Amino acid sequence: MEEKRLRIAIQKSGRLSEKSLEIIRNCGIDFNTDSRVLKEKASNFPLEFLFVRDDDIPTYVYDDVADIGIVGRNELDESGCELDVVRDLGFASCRLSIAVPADFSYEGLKSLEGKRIATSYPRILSGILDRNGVKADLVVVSGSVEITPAVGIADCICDLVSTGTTLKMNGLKEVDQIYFTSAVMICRRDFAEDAEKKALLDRLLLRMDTVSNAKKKKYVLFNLPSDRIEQAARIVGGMKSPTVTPLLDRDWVSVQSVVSEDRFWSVFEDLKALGAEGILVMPIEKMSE
Ligand code: PRT
Ligand code: ZN
Repeated sequence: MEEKRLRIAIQKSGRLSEKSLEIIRNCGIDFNTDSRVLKEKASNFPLEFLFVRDDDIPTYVYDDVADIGIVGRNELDESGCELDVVRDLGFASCRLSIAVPADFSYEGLKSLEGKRIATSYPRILSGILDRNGVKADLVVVSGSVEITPAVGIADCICDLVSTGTTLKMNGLKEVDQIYFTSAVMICRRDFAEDAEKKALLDRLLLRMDTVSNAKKKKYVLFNLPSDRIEQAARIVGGMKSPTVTPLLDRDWVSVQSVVSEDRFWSVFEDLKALGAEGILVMPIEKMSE
């Protein structure tokens, strides 16, 4: 019998493609990316890729064409498919915003009452308008949303924004950020019923988590007068207590520890103030807690 494979749907070509593949590659999974044929198998992990348009990913997962997928949360929510988010991957983050021409006076969602709003995200937008008791006329377009006010088919727009350059170039002003999104990994709600597939996903997630944990930490190595170890241990914290190695000069020790990226500079400054010398900081490639 053929070995079971986990089928992952990935955007064929677009903002999510490269980073999605990089996450898989960083898990030590090898595959051929030259051809980008519709289907591709990894050579050293039971994983099969399905390269498709991002809009289709939630449906493919829902319909069991793929087991898991990587897609923007916006596409998941817009699809209306009831699926589980297994990981928020944090990349391709952007927001869905209301943007208006210069002569539109905006004072909150209420200002949209009775207006024509062009968007590619009618489900998400109408959900938000409904919850705020606003009735507007949605003009659904699949692309170039930002030109619709200038051509007279909408009064304002609701579109994805990251830097805001596109809006500015089209003479529009971002007035309200109403929804935030980033890339997520999704699976079917009943996915765990297939124990073999579930075990494959767990293996993949363990590798992904090991890599992403490592990215958030730094390996720190420094020399310290031996009578200050206790204070240093308090400063660095770490997975357990720091590793302390005696040096030839008995008055000094070498200390090794793992420090979170977000605390790194304050730890560094406190260690310097404590008298640490020769502080070495190294990236960590993989880490399991
Ligand atoms: O062909 P396919 O259907 O697969 O791709 P697509 O064209 O529908 O999607 P793609 O590749 O453009 O985007 C995929 C996902 O990336 C989106 O669903 C979002 O989750 C996410 N993302 C992140 C963005 C942006 N940032 C973004 N800036 N999607 C679109 N944009 C648009 C924005 O609307 C504007 O028109 O990019 C333009 C530039 O943005 P500014 O604000 O930087 O000027
Ligand atoms: Zn798309």
